Amino acid sequence: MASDVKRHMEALRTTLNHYAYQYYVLDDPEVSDYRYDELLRELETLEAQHPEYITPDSPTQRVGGKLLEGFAQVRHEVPMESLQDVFSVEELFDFDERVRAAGVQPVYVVEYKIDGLSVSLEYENGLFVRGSTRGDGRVGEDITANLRTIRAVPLRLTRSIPYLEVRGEVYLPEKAFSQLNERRQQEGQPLFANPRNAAAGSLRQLDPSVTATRPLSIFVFNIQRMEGERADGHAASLELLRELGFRVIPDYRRFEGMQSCVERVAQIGEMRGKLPFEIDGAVIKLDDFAARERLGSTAKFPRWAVAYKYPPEVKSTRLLDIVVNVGRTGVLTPTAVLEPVQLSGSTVRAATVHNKDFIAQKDIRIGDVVRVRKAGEIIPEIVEVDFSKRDGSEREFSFPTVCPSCGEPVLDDGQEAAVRCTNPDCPAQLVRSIAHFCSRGAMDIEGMGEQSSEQFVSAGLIASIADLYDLSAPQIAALERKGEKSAAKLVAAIEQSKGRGLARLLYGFGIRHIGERSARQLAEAFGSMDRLRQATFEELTAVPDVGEEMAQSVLAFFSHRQTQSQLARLAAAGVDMTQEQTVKEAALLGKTFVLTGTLPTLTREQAKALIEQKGGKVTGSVSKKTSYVVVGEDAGSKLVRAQELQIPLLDEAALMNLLGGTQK
Ligand code: 0OX
Repeated sequence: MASDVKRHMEALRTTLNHYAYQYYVLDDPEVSDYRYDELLRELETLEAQHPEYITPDSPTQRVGGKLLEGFAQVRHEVPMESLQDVFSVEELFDFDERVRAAGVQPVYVVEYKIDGLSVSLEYENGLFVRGSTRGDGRVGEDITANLRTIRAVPLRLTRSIPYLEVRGEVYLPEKAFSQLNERRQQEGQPLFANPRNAAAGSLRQLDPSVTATRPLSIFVFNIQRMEGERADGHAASLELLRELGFRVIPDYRRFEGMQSCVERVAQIGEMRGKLPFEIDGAVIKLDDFAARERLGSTAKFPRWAVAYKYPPEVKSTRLLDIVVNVGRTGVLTPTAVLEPVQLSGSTVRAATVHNKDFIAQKDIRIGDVVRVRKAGEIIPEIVEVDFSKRDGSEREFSFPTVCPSCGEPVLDDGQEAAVRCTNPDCPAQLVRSIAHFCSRGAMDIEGMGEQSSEQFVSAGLIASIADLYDLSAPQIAALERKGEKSAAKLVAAIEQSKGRGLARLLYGFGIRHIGERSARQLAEAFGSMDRLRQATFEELTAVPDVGEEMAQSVLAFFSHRQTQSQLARLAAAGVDMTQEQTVKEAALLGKTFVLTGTLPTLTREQAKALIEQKGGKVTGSVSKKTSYVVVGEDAGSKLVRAQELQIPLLDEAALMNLLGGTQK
């Protein structure tokens, strides 16, 4: 009977959702993955036979197969405010004083400040109907399909209440973050600098199935709006949220005085790095909602809460060695090898020591005890040497005078800090050049990251970029870890790359000073490799954004004999060397932008790319000529300067508007 099937499907859904809740919200699995998958498959089969019984809270509805065209805007009825940052205990007591001055006898809640991306989740009659990014706090982007893929986001609440909007932080657990970066490194893709960027990048995917591959999770910490129930304080509302099935921010504590809060903040500081998620501070909030109302908000922040930001963690460890690698442009880059040390949640084994001058200025010697910290970059840096630990056994580091890869003498002109290998046949440069040529922004040949390039170069299959196009599937399959399937895939990817066009080809060559943008400008200005090759210095510098140094570099590139034979071979292989010279979408042509602060969803690179796609230019400093300043969270002096010069300001939403839509 049909109603039996319907009831059985309902039971399956309930059971599966319960198991998923145990696993993803409580971190306490009740059954094996195998059992879960078995039941899921049963439900899938029944849903295929009876699509009329599929409900929106079915676990099968988490991965929407449809590609999104863009993100629609969502207005936040209750603004998603940001927190005022404080950096000292003194400022915490100042905050406490302001609270008391307003006549409030405070009870505070102290909780972690999760380093992720703030989102809003909306429920109607207990069903998840919409999720959005914070955006500028008033208008965000609709990312419902992507949020549905997060297993810890309940699709149905434990009881049906008429309306509920909650706020939480989507994050990537520490382990998943390092695994994701490891994989990206192997694939030659750019690394995420922190879990926050990784979460943002994962949520701003137009293809929800990509989001589904990232093991994102969420902690919920605020009721934005609610109809049908009430809570009078923060701690009580967190308990209510827990009852409703949310994964609530863990380990929050209630205190009556600021002194206890300060102790808790210090305690959390100690725990930082040992938690399975990254935090970038602690939040201190008034518990009582009536008291919150009394304090109200400024234009930007609530007056009833602050975020204490911890200084970057600094650890001491021993410097075991300094190794020198050769980059794509031949620059010798020294890296410090460290005795492994836990720092901001990950094991650190290496640190940048930048260049020869840095090592000399800081008087860094092998065997020294050094202090390291993460400064928002992926690789930590050495802050200073702990001279008190010197015992004379340390060894001064002499920068190599020959290339560590090819053994040819290096060029150290004493002018710039960089020391380079100028041998065009240097294998280390070759490996990196090939990987760069195959990278996403260039010819986009998947599966040809640095590891594979290295493998091909050392197997003698590739000695120049053009050799890529002579590779055959059997040659590739004969290599270790390759196999026939991946060989066929690679051959297909190489074939596909032939049609990428002149701009990406030029960028892929890695000509000194020619980045993605200038490569595109050149390609569009000249239209073909042949015309570009014949261009004079004057013609080159006439192209927007192409300066004298770049022009010299392009001329030098074409003057090499290897370049000529390389180009002839690429042309013979059928690589497209032309570019349409159409006037591109130039809505922003002639407009100059400056980016400052952290945008809610876009990374700097994404914002820059979007602006440039429309012909705009992004520069680093604000001047009278700046058309717009795009302002994100924690904007600094550039914002002040923009206000002085009365340059129009844009937040991310306004920028997206200007760009005319919300495409990626
Ligand atoms: C976090 C976090 C962020 C609620 C009202 C103002 C800020 N990143 O973990 N925001 C808030 O609070 C909102 N709490 C948090 N724990």
